[in-house]
Amino acid sequence: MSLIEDLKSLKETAVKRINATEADIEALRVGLLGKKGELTLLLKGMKDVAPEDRKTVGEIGNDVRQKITTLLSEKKAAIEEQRLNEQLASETVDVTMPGSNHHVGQPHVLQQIIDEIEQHFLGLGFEVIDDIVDSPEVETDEYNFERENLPKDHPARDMQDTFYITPEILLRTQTSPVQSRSLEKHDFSKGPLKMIAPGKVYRRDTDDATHSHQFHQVEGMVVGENITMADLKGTLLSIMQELFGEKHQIRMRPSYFPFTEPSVEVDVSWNEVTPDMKPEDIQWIEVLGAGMTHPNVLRMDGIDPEKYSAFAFGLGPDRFAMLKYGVDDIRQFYLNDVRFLSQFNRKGN
Ligand code: FA5
Repeated sequence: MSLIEDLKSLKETAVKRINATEADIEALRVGLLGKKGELTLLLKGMKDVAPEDRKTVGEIGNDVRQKITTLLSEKKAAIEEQRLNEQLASETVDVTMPGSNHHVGQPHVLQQIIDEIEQHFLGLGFEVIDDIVDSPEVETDEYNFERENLPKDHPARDMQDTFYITPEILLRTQTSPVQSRSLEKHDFSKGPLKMIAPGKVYRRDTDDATHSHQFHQVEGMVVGENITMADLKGTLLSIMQELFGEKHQIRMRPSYFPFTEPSVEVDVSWNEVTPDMKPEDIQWIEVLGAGMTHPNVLRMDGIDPEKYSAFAFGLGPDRFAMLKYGVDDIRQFYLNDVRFLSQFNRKGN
């Protein structure tokens, strides 16, 4: 009977085609079993089969459908498994490969030094004042100079060549105005004033290896009863040792500031000092000015100099950074060359 032959031959060719296919299982299924598929078309011939043979032919038809359906789903599963294996193989992570480094940013080296200074003074119980209300960079002549015992015609104003915005408003030349701003707000019933004020300052200095027209200072002030020069010396030595260790020598020399009496300046040796070095071989760089606060300054801030005494200092973190890292030109800090700046990475990334 030719329908049986045709069904058997369809089964054979279907098996071959399904085994041979690599991808298009769905198209094969439609082509074989769909409404207009080859098996469906063949089975339309059932109407011409003699009634006594229909059962046999029907069973064979069902067998062919069953076989094709099973083969198709096995093949589909095999193809999916193969695809999954290929994907897994291509996405394998070799955990022994060296990792790739991502560039991590970091604070500017000057900010790192300022952070170190802040941490040291926080440990000594100082308050840090660095907001623009209590420590503004655009200052008045009154706070920058007059309240610091530098009246308008004082010759010492020449020590700090100034960028004026108007005759009364200027870019602060020092962080010292924060002294008066803090004293005004301080409540002595709660104890002495102990503050530091880090920030930017501006001077019409000609830029060279150790001077910049814009640089940083950290002001410090302690006001209370019985504050002495020994307290000042101890405080300055502690921050110097924190930053420079024992390697660099430190010296204090008498100096002059209108707002302190007596006044000192502190120099740090450029090089490591060894016992066999002659004094004239040691090179010094000045890093800070300091002194016992002048009674006039206290009086102008409403503090009774008979009851309270004070010391103050203004240190230069730019010069600290030069010494600490052996940078011989301050202008390097302001060129923003990432190759230079990325050397100073406190986290060691
Ligand atoms: C002052 O500015 C005083 N206000 C410091 C002070 C405060 C004294 C409180 C007494 C009491 P002087 O001009 O020396 O002082 O500057 C202080 C420090 O700032 C210097 O030691 C130096 O480290 C730094 N400095 C000054 N000028 C420059 C500059 N052009 N570039 C970089 N650093 C500078």
